[in-house]
Amino acid sequence: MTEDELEAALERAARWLRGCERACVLSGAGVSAESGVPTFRASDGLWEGHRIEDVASPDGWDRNPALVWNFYNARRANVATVKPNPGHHALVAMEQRWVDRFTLVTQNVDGLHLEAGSKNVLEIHGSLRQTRCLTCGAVTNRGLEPLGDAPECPQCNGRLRPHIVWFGEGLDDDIWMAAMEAADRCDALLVVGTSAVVHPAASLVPIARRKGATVIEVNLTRTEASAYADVGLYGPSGVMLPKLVERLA
Ligand code: BV8
Ligand code: ZN
Repeated sequence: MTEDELEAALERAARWLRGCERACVLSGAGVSAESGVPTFRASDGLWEGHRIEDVASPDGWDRNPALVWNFYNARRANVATVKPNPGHHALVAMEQRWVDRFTLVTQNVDGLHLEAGSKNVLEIHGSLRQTRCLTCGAVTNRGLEPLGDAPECPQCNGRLRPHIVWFGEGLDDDIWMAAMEAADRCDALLVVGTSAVVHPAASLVPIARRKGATVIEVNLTRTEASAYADVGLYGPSGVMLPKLVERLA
């Protein structure tokens, strides 16, 4: 995008947002990239040297739970060293403008939106900071401390798994219903830092579009969501989002 094209796109996006009653954001790994969290797709399906089906699927867990825990402990250790970036903070500022008419739906499991201060966040793929007990079902926030390769439940000593939605697993019904409702009711949807390949998360874009919402995409490149976008802000979200929020004042 040339400077002029970017200015024009920012102004159009800001004009739409200024007039919108209810805003929704769908964020993906790209919003955390500038914090130093590796994105999912950039690794060409290899994540920290592992095949996705070996470390982020129920079959992988059944085959080798210790490998899965080592993978998630490595990602917890990475996230423990990073901080939210200006893109996360810009989304906090946006929420302060719309307050309870703002929903942030994130595919990310790094918890950086919450750490930045976003309040109404739906972590539809779970969280690196949480474990779930296979015996008593307790979901516990364990922060980012290392948990070893066979951690036990503090309540019942049962086996713990990461509280993460793996490929082939359904999303939490209540969280997914809330995400669909937010996309259905919003009159502006900001799609930030996602390749929009993973379902059902990506279906929030056509859901919002079908109800007439304005769709604004923030990404380095065009994606599966671009066809639905009224305007695209192509550049790093840590730069684009603050520029957009500046224009909302
Ligand atoms: C389900 C937790 C059934 C794990 C994750 C074929 C077609 C369609 C669907 C399928 C299919 N085959 C299989 C499926 C279903 C599958 C799916 O969608 N697969 C995809 C890969 C094709 N979906 C599932 O399995 C879902 N479950 O369907 O179950 C079911 C239903 C009911 C009941 C029972 C069973 C579960 C999906 C959830 C999987 N879990 N995360 C973990 O993180 O450890 S998804 C994983 O991908 C991450 O959460 C990640 O966030 C997410 C999506 O990726 P993105 O966030 O978009 O990240 P990506 O790297 O792809 O893109 C980054 C983007 O950022 C890029 O566009 C890049 O340009 C941009 N970017 C980079 N830097 C910046 C930037 N943008 C701005 N600024 C920057 N600086
Ligand atoms: Zn338990």
